[in-house]
Amino acid sequence: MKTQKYLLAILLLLSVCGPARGQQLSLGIFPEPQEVIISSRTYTPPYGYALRGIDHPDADAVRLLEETLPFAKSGKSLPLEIKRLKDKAPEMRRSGAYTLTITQKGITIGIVDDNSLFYAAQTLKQLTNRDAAGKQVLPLCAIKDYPDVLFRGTVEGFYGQPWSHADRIEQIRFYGRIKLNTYIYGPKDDPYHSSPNWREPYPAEEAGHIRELVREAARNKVNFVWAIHPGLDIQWNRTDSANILAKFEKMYDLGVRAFAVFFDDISGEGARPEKQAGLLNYIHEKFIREKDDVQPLIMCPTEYNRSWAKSDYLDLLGTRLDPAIQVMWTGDRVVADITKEGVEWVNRRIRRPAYIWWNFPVSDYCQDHLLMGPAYGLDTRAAGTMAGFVSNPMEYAEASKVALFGVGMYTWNIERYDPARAWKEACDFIMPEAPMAFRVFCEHNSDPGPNGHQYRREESANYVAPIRTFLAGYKKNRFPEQSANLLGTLFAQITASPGMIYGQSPNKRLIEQINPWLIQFELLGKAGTSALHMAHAWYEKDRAYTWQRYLETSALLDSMKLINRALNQRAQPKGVKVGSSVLHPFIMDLYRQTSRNLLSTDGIAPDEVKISIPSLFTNIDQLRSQPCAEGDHTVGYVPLFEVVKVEPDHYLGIGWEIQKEAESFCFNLPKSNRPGRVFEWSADGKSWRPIPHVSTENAKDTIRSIDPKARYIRMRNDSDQPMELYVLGFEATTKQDPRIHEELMMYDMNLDTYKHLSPGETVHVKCDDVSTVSFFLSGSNENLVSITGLAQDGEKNIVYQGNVGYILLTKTMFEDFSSLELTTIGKAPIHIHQIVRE
Ligand code: 14T
Repeated sequence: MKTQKYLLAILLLLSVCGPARGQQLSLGIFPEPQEVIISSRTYTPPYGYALRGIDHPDADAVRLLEETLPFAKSGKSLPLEIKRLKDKAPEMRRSGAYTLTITQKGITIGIVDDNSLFYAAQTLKQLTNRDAAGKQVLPLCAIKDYPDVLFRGTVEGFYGQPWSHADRIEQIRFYGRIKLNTYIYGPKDDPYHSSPNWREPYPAEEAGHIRELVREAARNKVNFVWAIHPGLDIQWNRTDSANILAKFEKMYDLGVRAFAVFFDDISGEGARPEKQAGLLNYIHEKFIREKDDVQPLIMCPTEYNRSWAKSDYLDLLGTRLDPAIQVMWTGDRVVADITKEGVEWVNRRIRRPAYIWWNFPVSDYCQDHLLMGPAYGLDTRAAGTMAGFVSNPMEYAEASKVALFGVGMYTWNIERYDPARAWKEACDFIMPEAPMAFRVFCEHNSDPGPNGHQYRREESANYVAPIRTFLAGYKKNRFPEQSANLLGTLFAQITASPGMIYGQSPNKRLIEQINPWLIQFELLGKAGTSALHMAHAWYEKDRAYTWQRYLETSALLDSMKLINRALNQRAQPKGVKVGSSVLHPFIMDLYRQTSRNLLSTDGIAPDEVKISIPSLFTNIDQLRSQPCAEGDHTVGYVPLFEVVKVEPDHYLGIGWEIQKEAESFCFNLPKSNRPGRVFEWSADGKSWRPIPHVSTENAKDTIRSIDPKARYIRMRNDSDQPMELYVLGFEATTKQDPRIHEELMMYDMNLDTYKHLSPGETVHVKCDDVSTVSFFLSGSNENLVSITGLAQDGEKNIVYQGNVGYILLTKTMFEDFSSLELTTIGKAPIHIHQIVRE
């Protein structure tokens, strides 16, 4: 208290900045301390420090202090005093709470336990700087700090490739630096965590790894919690109760001092709450309480989120489970934001503060995406409502650090949590060598895309408005300068950022994990740049140059498709998506708009040009806003976990490219299987015929013999009553057969399909009934073509000879002829994308 007063006095003299509360100013301490008074003046200690105070201070913390401060070898020194906190306030009795005071007379650290000293040392390390001469420089300050949530960290609880041993070691070190204190081990695909081997002890190598993890966790003040997932095949008998205790005993021998039992994602016998409660209480009595050095038992219930909690399951657990047992909870849904009301709701049911299992940034349900945006949707009023908060991360440990950093900031200081600020700081913290490039990458890799959990994240938010402005202008044949410049700069940054990350970051493991997305990201940048050039060329009324840029954009988009098809193929869904929420759709929009522009001639407005692309086809409002799930060879609906009302004569359908045929069609429409449901196909979207042999008995089915002429399929309500159904699947798989349709490709109003023209081969175009003929051709630069006019009387004349590309012939050039003959000059084939006769 005396020091504090003294400190305040000097701080007042020394142009003080603080307290930090209410300011946006970052102190560079992560997480942000609860109370800080800090001077803007710095202090260079004239002598080294010497430890004073308590006996046997934590060795790991002392090592950190020694790395941070000059220590006196002999002679004069400044005191570095460590003392036990006497503060009676409950938050200052919490594990990890500490005070830290730096004055010119010395440093004082007040602690509750070893964790406190470790955290004070971390804070001190983040506060110190070095001057030009390499000497440590300290700010004069007084800090009082404690965590809002007692257990903070991660649960490795996802499906898919578990983290590697090296990944886990590095995670634990990272947690120590940002004051996270919990790592729950529960990878769904570890057979010794779940079925079939949960009863068996780990083989020697894995056991050795766990022993090492426990040791590394202790060094970083992280609780290593080992979880078991026995519910898929557990027998409610003595043998299996004993099996669990025996396994826990084995884990205890490896050094584990915290345990969890997960009953998630099971059904049937294992899901019975009274049996679960009985077993857990038994473990609590016979194991946890027997050992005096084990943390409270944690359990994950079967009804672990509000949308599934329809029975008295939770109340039963609430009343039966020993009050010392912690109960996990994912929020209002499986993947959901966390609200104070939501937590209070479950707390009343389970009769204790919930232990939050936040399903972010886990990506096992959207494996073609990375979730590297801000950790937001966490209630800043929720302090005091939860016993613990752990995040379920991505299978990419390094890439998950961005979100986990946010979780660290939130759980320590809930009220002051600012997701956007934490995200920026995370990028600096994780990739200090190329923070801006990394930020650009993360900013456009944050949304999971349409998914069954209906969980979406903001992505590219700063560019939504400029894109809207640009597209609106472009559609009116303008070129909005300001937004174009902004987007041009963005795409240049995107193109450059993977190179900066490869070149600057020493974090090879991170690069390895995100590499497919880095490759894709560079292509996205190039495609965006090319698309803007294309749009500008159109604005300048230069059709030939627009076509050239169109082809370039097209090639880049094709490369993106290729990457999507080649990399990350063991994933579900397969592929590699970047900027999928705003930027990629923007490029596609520009691309398709420009295709309409190019295909429109004097007679038709671009918007009326119907280009043939995969699309949803429905008159149900609820489904109109749904995205179309478009694969390389599929088109369909994204599953929707809500009731869809289909009025009489309303329909839901899909359509696809004119050059493709349906190989098969499959649907999964629960509750639609009743009379009045009809499936129909159409070639033009106007006249419809029933698809034969689909019974109304099945809610799901696959139909293989679709008429080759079909370009649309729909399900229609042919009854006079509304139908209420679920749309879990509605998809056609298509195939392309260029041999059959090649001739068609020249007139299909689709610039992406073409006919090959081999050297020597010719194509004839009738021209006596039109005033212009334009050709959209591609080939290599050396490719030349010639167009010869043919008259009725056999007369021939060359009308055009020159490069491939966009060629426009007007009436005066061919008025003497009834048809034109296109042929190549040279040895390479060319592509005829479209011939437009007007
Ligand atoms: F235990 C739970 F809290 C939990 O979230 N369990 C799983 C989890 O391991 C997984 O990573 C997460 C995200 O996909 O969701 C839970 O798993 C599910 C949830 C579903 F709704 C698996 C299938 C589902 F249909």
